Amino acid sequence: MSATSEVLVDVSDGVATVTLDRPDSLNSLTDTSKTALLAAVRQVADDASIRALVLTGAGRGFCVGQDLREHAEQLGAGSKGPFESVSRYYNPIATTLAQMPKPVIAAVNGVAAGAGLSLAMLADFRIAAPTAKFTTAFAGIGLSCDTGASWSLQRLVGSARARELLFDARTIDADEALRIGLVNRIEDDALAAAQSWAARLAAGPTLAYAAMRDALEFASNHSLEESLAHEEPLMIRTGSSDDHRRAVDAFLTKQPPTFEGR
Ligand code: T3D
Repeated sequence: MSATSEVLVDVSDGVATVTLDRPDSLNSLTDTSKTALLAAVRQVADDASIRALVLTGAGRGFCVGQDLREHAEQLGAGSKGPFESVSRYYNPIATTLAQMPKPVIAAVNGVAAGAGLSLAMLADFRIAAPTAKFTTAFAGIGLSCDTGASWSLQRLVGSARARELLFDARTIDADEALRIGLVNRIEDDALAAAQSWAARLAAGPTLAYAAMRDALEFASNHSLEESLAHEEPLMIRTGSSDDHRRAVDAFLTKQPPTFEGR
């Protein structure tokens, strides 16, 4: 797997760990790191031997979103960079993560802010360190929101809380994040817990997981009748898989199932 000095990629037992690696600025995102992150998540999505992804940050931060030093330099120079950043980097990173055909877990080892929080919210699951903190941050610098925060935040915490967290941009701690449903669990070693969960999922029916995510997202804004119609082809697709056939045989012969993602 490719890795750059700003984004590390490690693959072990079918689990890719992608680490944002600019710890001095809490893993803020520069053009270089956004380019590397986009390449890394695309590679993980396309590599069938990788069956789960863990996203984390080096040092005491997870990711604080846009690097505001580079941003200020670009604004000062009259560059188009800040205005093209959403379409060039943030949107393709968001869609690749949200449509990843395998489970994604964010190990939120420290502060997550702005687009960094948005990245964590696009994962299927979030495990927070006890010291992690969370802020949408956008309002603090007079921006709206990006990287799917408008879509993901209200799905996780509900419309009223999403609006409050966006407008107020206050920082919440891991306990509050757990209480409002922003994270799934708090673990002393968030990365180890995420990798262990990801390894379990990587050995599971990844085709079915991707179809479940698709079905849940569709059903969140469609009627029961529309959702039933959407479930049907997904059931046909997963029901036609080798994974399904072998798992049924395993059940009937009282063996543990094995899944290969096809
Ligand atoms: O181009 C476009 O399209 C725009 C796209 C925007 C997407 C976005 O993500 S907008 C949101 C950008 N992020 C922020 O506004 C967050 C700014 N950071 C903070 O508010 C605070 O740092 C935190 C609440 C996140 C953490 O506070 P704390 O007290 O734990 O840490 P700190 O001391 O503030 O930060 C530690 C260092 O990281 C510090 O550097 P220094 O002074 O020790 O050299 C700080 O400047 C640096 N840092 C933190 N956030 C950023 C950053 N450096 C560059 N960019 C940052 N976003």
